Amino acid sequence: MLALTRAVPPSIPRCELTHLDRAPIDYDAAVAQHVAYEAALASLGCRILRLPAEPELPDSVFVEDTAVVLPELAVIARPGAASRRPEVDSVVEYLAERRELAFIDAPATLDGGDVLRVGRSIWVGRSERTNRAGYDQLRRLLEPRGYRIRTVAVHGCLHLKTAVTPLPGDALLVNPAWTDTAAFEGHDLAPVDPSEPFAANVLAIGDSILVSDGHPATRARLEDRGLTLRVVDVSELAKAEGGVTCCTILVP
Ligand code: CIR
Repeated sequence: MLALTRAVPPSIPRCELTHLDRAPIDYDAAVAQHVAYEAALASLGCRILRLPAEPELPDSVFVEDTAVVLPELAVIARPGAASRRPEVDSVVEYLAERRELAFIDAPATLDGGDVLRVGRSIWVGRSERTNRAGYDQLRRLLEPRGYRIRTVAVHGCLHLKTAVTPLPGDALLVNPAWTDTAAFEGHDLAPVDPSEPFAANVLAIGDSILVSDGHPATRARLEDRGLTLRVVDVSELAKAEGGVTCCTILVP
């Protein structure tokens, strides 16, 4: 498994914020957390490939939003925040050599953080970043390739994957307050502890999951399910509304 990442830019204090108030971000601490995050990915068997740094693009560390990479195709996103659109250029350059590419075109918008995949099932969040046209374009690209794709409501948080992410196996870790759980019928739903609304963003890699150290009650629930956790501190990146999925694109 290849994990694409990108360095934390010094401009990160000017990041987009939607649901959080701006809080000072300690750049050096954010860099150290990001290095530890990459080390955790490597310890779970990923080969890290750093995309070229984009010092002037404040959200460029959150590479997840720039593309949806599938085994047979990479769909280049069109981020909902205009400030983030230049982030895709270097991702296109890198992926062009490795995948057939398809593009989300204006007026559609789509953030990778709104696209949740379990095997050949895909859910696309209707969020402030991903519009109906973004969903329609993705559906037209993926249905003919054998994916089952549907849209799901997101409310109160930035992206679908802020509200729900896959666990190893068939289960999904979910904050039921931020999405419509009926859309995931037939899946084993593991709710976060209600005191930890941001805990649903975890990154499954093989049989392990990478989790933020900020959510002890939900971690205990995951351990009770027999899951192997790798805990990282991403508290500085969380001030920019990022979590553990956003800082990488896993290339299967
Ligand atoms: C933004 O608002 O776009 C960034 N500050 C945070 C992006 C986080 N990405 C993600 O959850 N996939």
